[in-house]
Amino acid sequence: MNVNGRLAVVGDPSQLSGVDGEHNPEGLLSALDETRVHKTPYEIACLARANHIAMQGHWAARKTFLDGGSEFEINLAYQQATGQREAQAPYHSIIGVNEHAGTLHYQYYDTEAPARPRSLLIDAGVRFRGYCSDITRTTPGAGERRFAALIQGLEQLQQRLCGMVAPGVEYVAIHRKTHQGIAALLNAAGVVQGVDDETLVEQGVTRAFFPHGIGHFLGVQVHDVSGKKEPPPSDAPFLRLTRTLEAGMVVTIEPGLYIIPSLLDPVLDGPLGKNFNRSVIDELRGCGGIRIEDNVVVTHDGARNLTREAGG
Ligand SMILES: [Mn+2]
Repeated sequence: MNVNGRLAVVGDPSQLSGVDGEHNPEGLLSALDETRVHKTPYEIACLARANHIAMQGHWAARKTFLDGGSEFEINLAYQQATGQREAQAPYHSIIGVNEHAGTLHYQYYDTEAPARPRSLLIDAGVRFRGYCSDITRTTPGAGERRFAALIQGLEQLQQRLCGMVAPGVEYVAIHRKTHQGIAALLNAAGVVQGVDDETLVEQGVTRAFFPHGIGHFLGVQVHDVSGKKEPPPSDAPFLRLTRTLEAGMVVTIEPGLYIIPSLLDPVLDGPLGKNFNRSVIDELRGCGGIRIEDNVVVTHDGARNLTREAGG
């Protein structure tokens, strides 16, 4: 780029030694990134199509799980239904059965199904003309009534959070609302007793169950650029998006609730430990965790949920 006699070169720094001009000047890079933040109608149509195709895969995956398939077979079913090979996918699908559902970036596929399939968490998308979908669904195994009720509770929370998406809304506020919702859910499900929701959030208990951010920008990259003009606040250190929502932005809304021993055990051993129902936790341990993730467009007066429009 040569502007007013100044030459900027954008590229892989390792390839640029000896090349004239300013290499990857920060101001130019962030200005270029900013052009990707508000999606055009064409880009939104591509993202909608990526959601539609991915949902075909999610249904096939769910059916394969309920039919007793292994993680490997669930992956094959997803690829078959989406007509997309692994190398074209925006990211490696996370397919966790039973306690594997509690491993946040689980990347192994068991070739054998467990004797008792209790849960499936699948986080998988597709790429359409370069644009990504990023969708997560959790399915209870047959007879898992307590886990199924917890999924239903998280789904209701997720839909309320999607309902908050609108121009002028601080994305961080949606993240904070998630923690309140997780606290209420832990109480309603009998995981905790005798501690109010506010204390569960203040004492970091909800962070043990929901340790990641509520979501991120989505576009040609799964975690699209320019989400953090401001660094994340101290109560949400992993949040990838800290901006005020504006029409044309596309975000994910992905609350989760997991049993992660390394995070939960210190809480159970701590001052609030006596307030936890160990038998409920032990029952849920074998189900791993829950995440429900939709892709949502900010419109001029609210939002469009591309994943639910695709039947998800
Ligand atoms: Mn995501």
